[in-house]
Amino acid sequence: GHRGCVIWFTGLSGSGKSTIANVVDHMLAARGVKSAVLDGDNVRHGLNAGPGMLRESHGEAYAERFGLGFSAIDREENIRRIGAVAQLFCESGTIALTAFISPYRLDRDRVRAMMREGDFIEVFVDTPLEICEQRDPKGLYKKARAGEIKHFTGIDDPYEAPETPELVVCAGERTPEELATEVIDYLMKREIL
Ligand code: GGZ
Repeated sequence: GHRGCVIWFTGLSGSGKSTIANVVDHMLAARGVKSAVLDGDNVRHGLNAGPGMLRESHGEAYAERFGLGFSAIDREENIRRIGAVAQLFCESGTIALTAFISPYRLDRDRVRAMMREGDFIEVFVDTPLEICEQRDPKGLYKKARAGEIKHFTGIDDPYEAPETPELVVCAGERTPEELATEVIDYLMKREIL
């Protein structure tokens, strides 16, 4: 048997959070464990659709009022909402895997404080900025360097690394499968699996 929990991946854009979360999700499914991935593709573009995303269908005012962007306060609200959703998954007995930059220590600690002791597992995906920038899968670092995107995490916006995460994975050096296995091993050690 197993219980629900939240595995909270944090790290820079391009660090590998979503990739690792999705591999862990598949490994859990193979063991018959219920899990769910929350990431930018379903939350930023869904629940918290950012300014612009609903502009065409709903108009400017709607996007401005309800969409979340990347200011400190918008990131805080993004993380708060994701934390609340992850907690619901956790309480339903599902392992929630969240993959957001979540750059502010205080915002992550607030989510931790909402949860039952031991249910929040913070995983720092510690990939050096240089490697994230080399990967640059969406060309966003290039745009940030050119000043076309402002407040980009790691370039002209802060990233506060966790001080005492449950787990640190060094995604510059290993394959997503190896890193996902480290997460699974941790869950077994903690007797969550
Ligand atoms: C950081 C940004 C920004 C800025 C757009 N700063 O590589 P991606 O594209 O898919 O991951 C990044 C994603 C970050 O959204 P999060 O919800 O994870 O951020 S936070 O936890 O801080 O709320 C990147 C894209 O959105 N993106 N503008 N200015 N990342």
